[in-house]
Amino acid sequence: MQDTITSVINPADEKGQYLEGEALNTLKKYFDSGTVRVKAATQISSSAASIISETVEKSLLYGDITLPGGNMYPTRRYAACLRDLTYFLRYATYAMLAADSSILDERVLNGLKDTYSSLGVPIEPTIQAVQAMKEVVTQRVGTEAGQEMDTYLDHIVSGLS
Ligand code: CYC
Repeated sequence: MQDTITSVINPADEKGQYLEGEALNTLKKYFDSGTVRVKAATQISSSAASIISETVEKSLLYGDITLPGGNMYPTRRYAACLRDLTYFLRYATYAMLAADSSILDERVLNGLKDTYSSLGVPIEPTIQAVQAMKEVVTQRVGTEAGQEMDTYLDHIVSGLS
């Protein structure tokens, strides 16, 4: 996993140079937004269960997907879907804190599309659920932190597309 600090310091170290200009600016922006990021992570972790249930209600609950023949039926698959959404939320929150998406590539997206395809987990409804999660999260954390979370939830969408 990388974060903004290592992604700025590592290349400078390779060249044996101090940080300057653009690199210091990137770090300054990251530190300036630190309080917003930590506050959002606190809000998300304290309401994660309700974020997930509202997300499912908005995107998946009232379609055929939860009925016999749908991929969220029976309860075992329904539970697997909720669990996957909690993974997405938790890892997007880590990425938002680090301001770096590499943790999503390494721990969530690596091989996920193939796994979904071999199990018949439909991609389109999964993406709709992540889109709904963006709205629900923004309602909880506000516009500024919501935009940050959008970046990483969008990264999940791109990784599944
Ligand atoms: C299954 N989701 C799986 C599986 C994996 C993941 C590996 C197969 C093994 C299992 O059932 O546990 C995903 N595992 C992960 C991820 C990580 C991991 C992301 C990283 C931390 O370790 N079905 C739908 C919905 C969608 C859904 C649209 C929810 C958004 O229709 C999800 N995922 C879903 C379902 C299964 C699944 C239903 C079970 C499929 C089956 O066994 O038939």
